[in-house]
Amino acid sequence: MTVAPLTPVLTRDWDHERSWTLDSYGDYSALRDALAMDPDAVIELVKSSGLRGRGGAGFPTGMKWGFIPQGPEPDGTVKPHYLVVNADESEPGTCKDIPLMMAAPHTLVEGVAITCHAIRATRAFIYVRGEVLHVIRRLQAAVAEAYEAGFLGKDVFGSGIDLDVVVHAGAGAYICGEETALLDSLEGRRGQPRLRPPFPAVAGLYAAPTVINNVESIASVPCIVENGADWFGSMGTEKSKGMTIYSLSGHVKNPGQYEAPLGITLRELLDLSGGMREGSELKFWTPGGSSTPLLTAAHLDVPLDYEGVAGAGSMLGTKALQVFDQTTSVVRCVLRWTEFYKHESCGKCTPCREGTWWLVQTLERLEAGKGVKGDIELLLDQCDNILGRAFCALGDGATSPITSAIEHFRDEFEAGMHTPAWELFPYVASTAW
Ligand code: L3W
Repeated sequence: MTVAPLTPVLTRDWDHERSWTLDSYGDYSALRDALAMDPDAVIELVKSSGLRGRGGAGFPTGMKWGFIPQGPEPDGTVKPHYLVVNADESEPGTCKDIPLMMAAPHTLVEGVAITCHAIRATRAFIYVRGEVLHVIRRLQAAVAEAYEAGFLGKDVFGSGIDLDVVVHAGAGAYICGEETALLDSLEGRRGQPRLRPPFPAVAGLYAAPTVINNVESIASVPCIVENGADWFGSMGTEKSKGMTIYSLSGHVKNPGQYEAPLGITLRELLDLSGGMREGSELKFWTPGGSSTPLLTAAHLDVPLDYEGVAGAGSMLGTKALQVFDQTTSVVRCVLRWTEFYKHESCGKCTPCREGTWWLVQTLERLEAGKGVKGDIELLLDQCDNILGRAFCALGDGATSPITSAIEHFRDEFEAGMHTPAWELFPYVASTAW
């Protein structure tokens, strides 16, 4: 079978010795080239490359940068601009940004510096999930090396431009990956989402115009400056351009990060990575973490790009492909994710705070084989009362695995009226849990 090739760009040097050091990385030549360009020209370059946000929503990156208002406010004041990198990777199954920051932190730091120039910001914050102390230390070391080499700080490359980068550790809350909750947390408050609009591009950090982008999005910028928009656009599909990192996990032979053009299929990725484990048959999978509706073996040939996955009724999300085989109880799996959402709900809005609690109660009954008539309808009704009614995407995300699991595996939920999941799936009960 012919399969699309892997395209290592961001991951190219990950197995080089001490790949995280400046000696191994290089001389920030993309930053030097970008600083010689007009900031608007850098924004145009990224716009024409077609780069879209790699954190889940797929929003066009160059367009987001273009939202930053230029010039003074109507009252004559000039506000600073900020860049904030969302490095709070916490979505279940999502594990691409942490390896990127560990193996190639300078790709991110150089991307940060180029983006600051483009949006006319002189200060950037990298907001890192609090639990990953090793990543925080590695980033701090990379930033220190970049200052030492003159790639950050005053008058970078003699351009007259000053750039400061702060690595900020969060405290380990999933909600702080939501961009406005992240801003509240960065400002020193409890992280809870803000009402949008205004979007951060207009009123973000300290109420100033702010660009917030995912780690992988910003790390993709240096290679676009280096190789051009056409090179980037030559990979991927018409509307989903470039290469990206897919994180393969679960019942596969070789879990890990696979960088490939957008539009590759799960079938191709499995072929490239060694396939399912011995004896495993694909039962269901997530295209982009637990907040994206489940897909099944019938979707193996869906192009893994924003449009293709949407066409199959799901979302590309973070491209975290969690693969489950026939030994997995879908009811138990969905219950585990829902417990996560219940625990991580910030409590600001009632549909999410109360709704996720009720979802867990209902799913626990079904997992234990103690479901009662009407429980499936009850679950769907609970989801309906959260979807579109919660303050941020956390609530909507909590409903996706449940509604899609009922759509594809209703019989397993019906079995939950009389048989515990651990009897239907004894292998999992005796090993994984
Ligand atoms: C200015 C406008 N800016 C939109 C900006 C907005 C944001 C970006 C995308 O959620 C999804 C979520 C998770 N003027 C604008 C504008 N923007 N209109 O564009 O906005 P949006 O609302 O489409 O998405 P979002 O709120 O950023 C992200 C899903 O990603 N997800 C992610 C999970 C978790 C992680 C992680 O752990 N790292 O990524 C997985 O599927 O469910 O749907 O910047 O400001 N008119």
